[in-house]
Amino acid sequence: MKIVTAEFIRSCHDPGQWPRGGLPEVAFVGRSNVGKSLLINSLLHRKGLAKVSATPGKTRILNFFRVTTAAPVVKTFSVVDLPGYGYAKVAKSVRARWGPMIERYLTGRAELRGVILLVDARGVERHDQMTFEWLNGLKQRTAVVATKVDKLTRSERRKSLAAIREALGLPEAIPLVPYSSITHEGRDELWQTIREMLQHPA
Ligand SMILES: Nc1nc2c(ncn2[C@@H]2O[C@H](COP(=O)(O)OP(=O)(O)OP(=O)(O)O)[C@@H](O)[C@H]2O)c(=O)[nH]1
Ligand SMILES: [Mg+2]
Repeated sequence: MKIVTAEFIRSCHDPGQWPRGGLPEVAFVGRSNVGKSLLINSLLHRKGLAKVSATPGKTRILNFFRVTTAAPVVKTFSVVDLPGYGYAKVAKSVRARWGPMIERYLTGRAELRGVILLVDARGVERHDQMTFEWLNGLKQRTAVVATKVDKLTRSERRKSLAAIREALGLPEAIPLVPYSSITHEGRDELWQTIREMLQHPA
């Protein structure tokens, strides 16, 4: 996908701060440190646009980006980097705000066209399963991305992807895209999935 522009719009805590203007939107969710921010940079061909950190729990607010592509339809849309869930070392008071903040966004954002759940290609945790179940109950298109596939050999990867499908109980209709934000493997496939979401929302 040719990216014409990609820019940071703003960080938000409260719904009152969410950008207006009705642009269609795609959101990235997943546990802390799974690679959401780096994947957004990889997708958008921009280093350092979304803040990446080796310390889990870096993204604690909703970060909105505006993207313009050279695609013939849905040229302009927004991408949202959601804070990662389930990181124990973050203060309880901070964690207590995360769930409601993410939930309010995913259930109350009219512009939302699809949700991309990121899981580690090396395997899912209970929290990933719960999140997928919960997302499945929303009337949103969902796709799953297995991140950091560069850390697996070909044969490990095949096994792991099958195990992830099984553990999440992923229906055939939901794509599971292997991705590496280091090599950018999976980028074309993920773009195709995103375009589908933008053009044919649930
Ligand atoms: N090898 C490898 N490392 C990755 C990949 N994606 C992310 N990482 C590393 O994983 C760490 C976390 O990446 P982030 O993109 O900041 O993760 P995040 O999901 O945004 O984390 P929070 O903001 O805390 O929710 C960083 O050290 C990245 O360099 C990948 O595809 N391959
Ligand atoms: Mg992040």
